[in-house]
Amino acid sequence: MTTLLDHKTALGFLAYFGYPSPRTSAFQVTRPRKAERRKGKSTRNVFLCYICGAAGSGKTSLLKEFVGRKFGETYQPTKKMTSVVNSVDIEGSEKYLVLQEFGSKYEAETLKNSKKTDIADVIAYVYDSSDTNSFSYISNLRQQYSHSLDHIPTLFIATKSDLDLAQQRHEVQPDVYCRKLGLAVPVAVSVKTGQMADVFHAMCGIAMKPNSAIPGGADRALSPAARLRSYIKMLSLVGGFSITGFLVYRTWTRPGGWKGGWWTWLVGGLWR
Ligand SMILES: Nc1nc2c(ncn2[C@@H]2O[C@H](COP(=O)(O)OP(=O)(O)OP(=O)(O)O)[C@@H](O)[C@H]2O)c(=O)[nH]1
Ligand SMILES: [Mg+2]
Repeated sequence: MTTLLDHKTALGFLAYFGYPSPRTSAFQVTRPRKAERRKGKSTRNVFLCYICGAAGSGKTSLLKEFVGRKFGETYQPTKKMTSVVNSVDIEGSEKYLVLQEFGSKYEAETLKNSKKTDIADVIAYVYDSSDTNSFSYISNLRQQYSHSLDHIPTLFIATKSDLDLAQQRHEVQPDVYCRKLGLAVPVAVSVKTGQMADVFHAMCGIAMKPNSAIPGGADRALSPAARLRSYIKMLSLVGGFSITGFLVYRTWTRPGGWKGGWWTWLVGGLWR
């Protein structure tokens, strides 16, 4: 976790423990997340997931559950950034997942900064399914900071599923909102009753295959230049096929047909 969040400190630790130079050889350097998203597959073993949502929606309870701490009924608002790490078994291989909660004072500030959001593998938006105002907090947040959030793989989590489900005060209900973005519907969990619906697996799954969870489609993960390149590639492909088709057709319908060398269909397509 320290290496992922603050590699300079990790290098300092290695020096302190007497790790021989070059100390950077202890690190496995991964490709930038944007480049991996373009390929649609991540080669990392350690993932960073931001946990965001309204005050009291159950973020800290999720973090505590992840590291096996007991559920507490008393509400203690988070004042400063908190990070936890644990391993997750994905089809026999061990991945590490780091969950971060910012504290309500710093959350919006972090999410509007694309330098900060770009280092997240997943953003999980948490809302309290028993609180009518909880979902509109995250939809406002996503609307306000769409420039830094729209290309990050996303997961919605509905917490406190042990309590009565409340109709959200929002123009569309969460399921419809997610479907409109081409995302999976919110994962319903209850830390209190231990019904976690494999949500930590889901986070790792999204981190490993990020393209399936980009709001509004995988295209969003590309930079404008990369998007232009992919359009040009597609156009030239379509153009190439049409020209070849045209030449074949012209040769086919020409009096001599296919007789002659390979060049007949090329030249014959143009002159006859
Ligand atoms: N019934 C029930 N209560 C829950 C559940 N998860 C969390 N809570 C309660 O909800 C309250 C707030 O939980 P926290 O996890 O501290 O919420 P938070 O989102 O971290 O809050 P902030 O740090 O202030 O943003 C606490 O009193 C928890 O006991 C749940 O699954 N079921
Ligand atoms: Mg908290």
